[in-house]
Amino acid sequence: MPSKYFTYKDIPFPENFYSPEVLSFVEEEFQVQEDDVFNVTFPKSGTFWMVEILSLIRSMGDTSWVRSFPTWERAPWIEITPKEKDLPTWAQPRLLSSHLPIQLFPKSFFQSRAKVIYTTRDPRDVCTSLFHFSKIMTFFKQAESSEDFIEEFLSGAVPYGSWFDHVKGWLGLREQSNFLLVTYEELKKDIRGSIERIANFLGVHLSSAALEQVVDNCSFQKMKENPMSNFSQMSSQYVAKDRGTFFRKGVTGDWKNLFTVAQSERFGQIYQEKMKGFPVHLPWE
Ligand code: PPS
Repeated sequence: MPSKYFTYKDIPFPENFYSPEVLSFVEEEFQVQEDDVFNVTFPKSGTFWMVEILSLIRSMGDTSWVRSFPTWERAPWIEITPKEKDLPTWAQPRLLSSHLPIQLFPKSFFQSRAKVIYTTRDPRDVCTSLFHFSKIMTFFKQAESSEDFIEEFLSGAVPYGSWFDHVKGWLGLREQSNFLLVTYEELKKDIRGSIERIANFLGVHLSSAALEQVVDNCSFQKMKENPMSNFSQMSSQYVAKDRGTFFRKGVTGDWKNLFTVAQSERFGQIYQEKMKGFPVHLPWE
């Protein structure tokens, strides 16, 4: 069955996985709690890596939690959980994940002191990762070619819309004390320092032994081998496991293997136009 997208307030969503009713519920009625911790990203920016880091910080490096519960139970997705009451209640404070752009986020968040960790990544790598991911997820539209997919990405015709609007929208909160910006590139370059920064933001002190445990167990290899983190538990209704893997490469700069010189130039030109005047310097710029 070919996948179709519907739009909710101009943002595309795959109809086999999302519904306007749940999106509306999340925006209008979801009750954010003061101590909630949100893991927010545009897709393919390092969401599940951050879930692993946050899970391991919470358990002070102990691996029993990350080895017993799948990622989507440890930090459930607010926009695909039909009702807030269905969220697991055993994890307090709640760890919650979302790819929503800021304008669709629960209204109650903006009156709260709940924390947001926003992870972003070089959009060329996001586009590349999403292109490969779209081939394995059954609810994605299949692009005819990488060329078509890059154009869809640039115009925001992919699930969750425009990367540019997403990043600019969320980074509008960058001066707030309940907001932390993390980049995939920084995680790759200095995982230990990044974990310390995240733990500090959460008000958690990790002993050096606990810190080493977190560093060790959130590695690409460890996550790939952990059945609770590697998506092997996900239903074949959603993922065509014979067409690829969620743990694809886990590197920076893989866009160079997908983009032609002309595509790279066009991407750069649109990037300049869309991000013109944006006051935040990002590591890939
Ligand atoms: S999703 O489906 O949108 O939530 O995907 P997301 O988790 O945001 O991003 C998936 C990409 O993150 C890579 N990944 C990692 N890289 C380095 N280290 C670790 N531990 C790690 N875990 C996940 C994953 O491989 C995807 O990137 P690509 O470039 O496709 O390999």
